[in-house]
Amino acid sequence: MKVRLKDRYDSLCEIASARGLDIENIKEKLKKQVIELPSWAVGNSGTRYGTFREQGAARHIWDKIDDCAEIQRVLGVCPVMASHVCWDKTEDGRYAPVREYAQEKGLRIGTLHPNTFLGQEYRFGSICSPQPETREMVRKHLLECVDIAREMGSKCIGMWVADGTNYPGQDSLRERKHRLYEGLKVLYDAMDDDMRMLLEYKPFEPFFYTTDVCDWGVSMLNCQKLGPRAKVLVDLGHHLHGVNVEHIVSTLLDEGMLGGFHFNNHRYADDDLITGTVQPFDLFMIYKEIIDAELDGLDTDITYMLDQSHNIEPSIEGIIYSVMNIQTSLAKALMIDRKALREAQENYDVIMANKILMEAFETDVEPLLAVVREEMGLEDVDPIANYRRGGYAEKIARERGNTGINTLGG
Ligand code: PSV
Ligand code: MN
Repeated sequence: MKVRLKDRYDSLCEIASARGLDIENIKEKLKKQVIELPSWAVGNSGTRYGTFREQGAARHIWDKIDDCAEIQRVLGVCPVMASHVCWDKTEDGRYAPVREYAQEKGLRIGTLHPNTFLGQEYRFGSICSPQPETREMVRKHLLECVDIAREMGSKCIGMWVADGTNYPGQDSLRERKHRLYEGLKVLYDAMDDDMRMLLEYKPFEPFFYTTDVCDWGVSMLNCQKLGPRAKVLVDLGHHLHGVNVEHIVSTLLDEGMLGGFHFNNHRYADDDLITGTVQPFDLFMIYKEIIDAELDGLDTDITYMLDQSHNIEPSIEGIIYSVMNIQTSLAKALMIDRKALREAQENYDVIMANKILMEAFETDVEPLLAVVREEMGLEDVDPIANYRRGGYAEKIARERGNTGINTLGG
């Protein structure tokens, strides 16, 4: 470790002890957090206006596993790859080999995402569609997804219902609500006892008048009706601008209904930009709520995932950087002097309460993360430098050229 970093780590330890915090405990928490990597983020992707192809982009699920293994090599907290069924199809329709290949590379398969939005059949939606034949087709797909999850060794299904209407009067809204629940129930009932479902919400797109799962309330309502293995998934990009996401997170935590995250940044109103680049404070506050809930003994069995696609930056670096930003937010949230904060709140001391939070947010945690990475046995405390030095980008560019598959976008 460089001397400068070491000095900074020593002063961070002093700050921690002045705040009554146990630095070893903080390090343990940073080592333990697992972030699932989205298989779809290492393929080519874009916006509805087009795709900038990337040299070395993944061509198939096997390349994606290789790329995630490389990301895990430099980060150490990402031993899981989340998968999107329609973009991760195998040549022969067998998925046990995916599980085996991932294992060989030190990974396992995490949340499996059914695809009920890419196809001509979905013109009026999927499980909420007024067309019975579409609903039947989706039901079959969901059952198939449970089989694929079993084969891949995944214990979690991530549902995004991309359904809605574009025009007032187009369909009966209450009937759609019923179809939604019936469709989700087919999936829920088919899952094994040790599997769980995460239900994502999104205020608009691809439909713009109504969206069947438009917010956390609709998601939570359905999950509560389904049963204890269904929980809400919060995708950071799926909120209207100005919405206080940490407030939603705290409500879901308090109700025992928060199941997972799709991390990204919300400028795009979707999932395409690097986590923590625009609103690091929001991310910090989300982690504050999670840590508070954990300290209060609430259920914090949360699946953390990235849901991004990288359009102008190199994908693998964009992913590595996102995970680093997430770790920074968690580290800062762990540095809050909670005792002092509680006292300030009890004294109605608004200024001091806010100041305590800001002091934690402004804490220099880079040396802490460096020590954590060193203790985890990573080759370099700077994951981006480690990746760049390793020559993986050049290797895949040489081997794959720009023949990578398209996922999102045209
Ligand atoms: C939809 O915008 C979404 O956030 C869902 O999670 C999808 O599964 C994913 O993006 C597709 O990239
Ligand atoms: Mn998402």
